[in-house]
Amino acid sequence: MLRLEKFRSSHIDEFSQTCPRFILARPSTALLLLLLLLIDFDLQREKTRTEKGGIPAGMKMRKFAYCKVVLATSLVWVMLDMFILLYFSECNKCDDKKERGLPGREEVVPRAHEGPGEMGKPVVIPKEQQENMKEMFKINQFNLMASEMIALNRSLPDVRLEGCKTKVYPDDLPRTSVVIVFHNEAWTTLLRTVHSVLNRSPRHLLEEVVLVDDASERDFLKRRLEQYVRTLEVPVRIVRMEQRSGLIRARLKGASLSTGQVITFLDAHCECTVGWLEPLLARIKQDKRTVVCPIIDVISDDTFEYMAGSDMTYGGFNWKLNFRWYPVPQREMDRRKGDRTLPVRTPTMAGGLFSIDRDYFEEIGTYDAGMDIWGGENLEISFRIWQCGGTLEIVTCSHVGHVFRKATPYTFPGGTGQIINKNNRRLAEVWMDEFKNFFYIISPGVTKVDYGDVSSRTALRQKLQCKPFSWYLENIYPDSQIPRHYYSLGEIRNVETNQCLDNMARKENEKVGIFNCHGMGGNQVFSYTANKEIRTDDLCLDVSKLNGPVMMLKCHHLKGNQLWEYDPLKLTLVHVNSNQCLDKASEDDSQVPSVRDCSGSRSQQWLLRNVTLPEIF
Ligand SMILES: [Mn+2]
Repeated sequence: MLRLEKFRSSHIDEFSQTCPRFILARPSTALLLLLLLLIDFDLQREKTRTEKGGIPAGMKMRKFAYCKVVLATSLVWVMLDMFILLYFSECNKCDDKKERGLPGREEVVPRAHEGPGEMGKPVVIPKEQQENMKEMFKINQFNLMASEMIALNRSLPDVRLEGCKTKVYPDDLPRTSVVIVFHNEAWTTLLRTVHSVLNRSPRHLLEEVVLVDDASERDFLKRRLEQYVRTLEVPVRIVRMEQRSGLIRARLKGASLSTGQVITFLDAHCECTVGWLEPLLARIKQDKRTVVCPIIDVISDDTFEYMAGSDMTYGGFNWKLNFRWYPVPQREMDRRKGDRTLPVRTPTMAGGLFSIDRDYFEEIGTYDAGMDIWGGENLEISFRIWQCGGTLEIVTCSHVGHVFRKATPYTFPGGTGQIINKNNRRLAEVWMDEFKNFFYIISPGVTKVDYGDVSSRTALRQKLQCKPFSWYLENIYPDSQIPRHYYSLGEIRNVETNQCLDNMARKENEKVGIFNCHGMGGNQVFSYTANKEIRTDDLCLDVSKLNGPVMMLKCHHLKGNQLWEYDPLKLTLVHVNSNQCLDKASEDDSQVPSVRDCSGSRSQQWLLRNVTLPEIF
């Protein structure tokens, strides 16, 4: 029975513990009633006996007593059967119970069944309140008014793949501490994160919640928060940083003060859904060198609507070392034999949400404490995990929602750009070997940023005998935006006009430009790769009809319209599919190159030159 209960608790989530008690109540009442009846019958009999003047029990009476015993025993058996039957059949009813929330918490967390945002529905703000709503939006860069209308323990849809809902996990999973760093977070989003952890994690798997306050200035996050968390049934500790320290150092502090075998990091504006924790812990139990992320669902910053994230995207990065989502490639689908419920090996993590074994976290060198505030740390730990013998996965059966914002509400001491550039330089210098050049030449000016001392991190890389970045690109991220092999990395210069191809900082699905060469890298950096693509960052030159235009599309690695043949003698760039040549700007638009029938003219000749890096050190 104990096993059964544990098994179920991992599936019917938080309220299953109340379930057996709930069922037990009725059969035991019935049994009690039966007993009372029997006693009552006995008393009645005694009464008649005395009324009749104490006639000694005859043959008839003994026969009756015998019948009574038989009757009672069979009734007991019937009740036992019923109890077992009920135990198995009634548990569906616990789901109704779930909707109402745990008894006793209702005072703390008011909850209406049909309230705003229930089941992850969007919250609509009435017209007359929209002015106020816009004002409140600025405080946290999300719709704070909507957030305040939603119950702290709102219900959410079960967005998992069908195959995930029936998976069974071992009983003895490692316990986790959940570490949440916050800085001036809204009350409602922070506590909705905490309640979703408490409500949707099996109690025996949750060691504690550690809230790390990175020097917030808001009053309600002080004593009021401390008083509130004291009422919760799981230990919730609040740790305060003495001064603004940034995500990385705050997480390190939270991790060092926590005690669970697994550390789960969450952002301060998340919502965990049913069954989120077990699949994460199960992977770590199988192999403690596996670091796991849930699928990050989207909580709208405008309406707080809950939208399922895709299991068909995984983490990558572009030349500027920005984290980006890209489609899961076919090779990874094939490795899993098409089973989308199996974890996806991901080259990088988004950073906000993941679980890691405590010993392994220590072993691979936690975080780079030389990084400031925020940015770059997610790629740093991703590269480190892969290059130093670990595995990084997205566990597609685990879903956690996160409020994605369009702008950051935080202040960065010293300026956002400077900090991220510094962090990225540390990342590039320690882990990327010669491939750091992609980052440096596309981000002019970055080489002037001081990145401090990285000697302890390079020593760590030595000690752990981590593999080179080329190995990572070859084996873990072959569809990387950074080409492993290439003919050139630099400018592409037209022989006749002396102008260079230029992405003009345009976006995907726009035309590539052409402009006077400036020799500074940045927007004029293109790579002619071994796969014969012409790429600038994660975009490839693409032509889909005769005579142009030349577009910049996401590289698809399938050749097709993105295949170019460079002739180093004729200096021509032939678009293979159309058999036309890349030409200077057309008459009608002086800033856009064209494709024309190959004519051998100087306007169709191009020089592919490697840009020399500016002085780095
Ligand atoms: Mn966040």
